[in-house]
Order: sequence, then C-alpha cells, then structure tokens
Amino acid sequence: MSKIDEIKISKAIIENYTRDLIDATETDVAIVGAGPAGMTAAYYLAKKGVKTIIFERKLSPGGGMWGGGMMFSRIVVQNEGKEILDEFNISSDRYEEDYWVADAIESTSAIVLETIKAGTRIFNLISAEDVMIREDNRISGLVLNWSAVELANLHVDPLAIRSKVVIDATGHECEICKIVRNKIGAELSTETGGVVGERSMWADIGEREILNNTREIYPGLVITGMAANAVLGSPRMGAIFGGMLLSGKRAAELILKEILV
Ligand code: 48H
Repeated sequence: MSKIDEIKISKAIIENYTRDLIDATETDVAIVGAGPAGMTAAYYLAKKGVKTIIFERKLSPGGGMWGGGMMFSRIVVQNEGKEILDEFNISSDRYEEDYWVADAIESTSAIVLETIKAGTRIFNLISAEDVMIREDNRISGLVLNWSAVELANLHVDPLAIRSKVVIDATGHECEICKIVRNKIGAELSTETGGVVGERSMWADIGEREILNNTREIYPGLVITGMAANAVLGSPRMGAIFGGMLLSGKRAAELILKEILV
C-alpha cells in the first residue's frame, strides 16, 4: 500500500467539496429538503438535464421515509405510484388490489442513490434560513447556513445561492412558504393568501388533493409533497407515500413545461 498522508486527504476533501459548493451558487432549481418529494422532483429534473441542487438540514437525506409507519419500516404506495417505485428499482409486494408494500430502508436508499446518479447534487447539513428576492419580488435564490450553526444558535452570517426556481419540499413545516409569507409579506396563491395549515388525517382526500396542490405558489417558488398539503389546507395521509412521489414528479413536470421554458 502506498504511504498515506493525512494532509493530502484533507486537501482532497476540502478542494473537491469547495469546487462543488461554488458550482452550486448558480443553479436552475434549488430544492429545500431531501424528503421523498424533493428528491423525486430532483430526479426527474436532473434526468432532463436541468441543473438541480438539494439542500438538506439533516445528516441523512430521506426525510420521513426512513421511519415507515410508526417505525414499522415499511411504506405503502397505491397503484398510481407503483410506476415510480419501478422507476427507482424498488421491489414491492402487492397488498390486496390497490396497494404495494415496500421496505422503507430500500426505498429511501434507492431514491437517494438514483437522484444523485441522475445528476442532482445533495448538500446535507445545510439549512435554508431565508430566500433572496429582487425588484420584481420573484424568489431568486436561497440564503444558507450550516445546520450546526442553526443548532448551536450561533450568530454567524449566511451565504447565498442564485436559482431560477426554488422548491419548498420541507414537509409538514413548509418553512420556505412561511418565510416568504412572513418576511416578504407576500400573498401566496392560497384562499387566505397565507399558509392555510395542514388538516387532520384523511388519507384518501390528502392523496387526492396533493397533485393539484403541487404548484407555483408564488413567482419562482413551487411547493411539493407534504408542504403542498400544509400550505393549501389539505389533510395529512399517514404512511402512504404514493402522493409524495407523484407530487415530486408533478413539480418537475410543471417546472419543465411552464417555468423554465
Ligand atoms: C434544509 C430542510 C429545511 C430547511 C426542512 O418531511 P419530508 O419527508 O417531506 P416530504 O414532503 O418529501 O414527505 C413527507 C413525508 O415524509 C411525511 O412526513 C408524510 C407522508 N406524512 C404524513 C403524515 O400524516 O404525517 O422531508 C422534508 C425534508 C427533511 O429531511 C427536513 O430535514 C428538510 O426537508 N428540511 N432542509 N433547510 N429550512 N426544512
């Protein structure tokens, strides 16, 4: 074995990561949140050659998918979502007529891997703490900081990246929409102009409404996944994930057909 040099290892990591972080400062689509919806959106965008970056607060991408239903590490997808399981090469067992059951760990790992292989770069341990706006009030990028800074409550100023489109894929908290509403005072395209708030569980309605809720909620800002239902006042749905996958795909299609044209 050749002689190992700790300094070379350190330089390799710093140089390679810094190169990619600099490259991420100008992108077509910046996604906040590497849950199933954000990653599926990224996968379909990257496959079409759109430069797509995800920023994820936590150490592991995957969001709420790792835990399955109440820590039983299985997820359920309805027939409509099965084609996306297949697209990610996730094995699944049919359950009665309408459902497919998949291992949560296999599902999450497969989506992470395929999303990266499609060309998306995922930056973990980075949180979006604000958005960037310009004269037209269009969202034009994200304001980012290390999650460790946020967790330690340190007063450290952030850095910013520019993007043509931002996707709020932050799940139940819909953090980016709340920032846009509270800090810009912007009218979101909801019935109240604000974040309506998620409703209690009704899986059938929640899954039915999520596709229509996946939309450009403010110029330059698209919502997907649980964030879409939370912003528009639709119910939660528990451990069924077809809606998350289909919503991510819908967000990508919308951006490709209507926003980045
Ligand atoms: C960086 C951030 C920030 C930030 C949050 O919660 P997620 O898995 O979201 P979805 O919409 O892809 O999937 C929702 C699903 O997991 C779920 O919760 C369901 C189906 N619930 C139903 C029910 O009844 O409860 O992922 C969101 C990701 C997470 O990894 C967060 O860490 C991350 O976004 N995130 N990353 N900057 N400001 N806010």
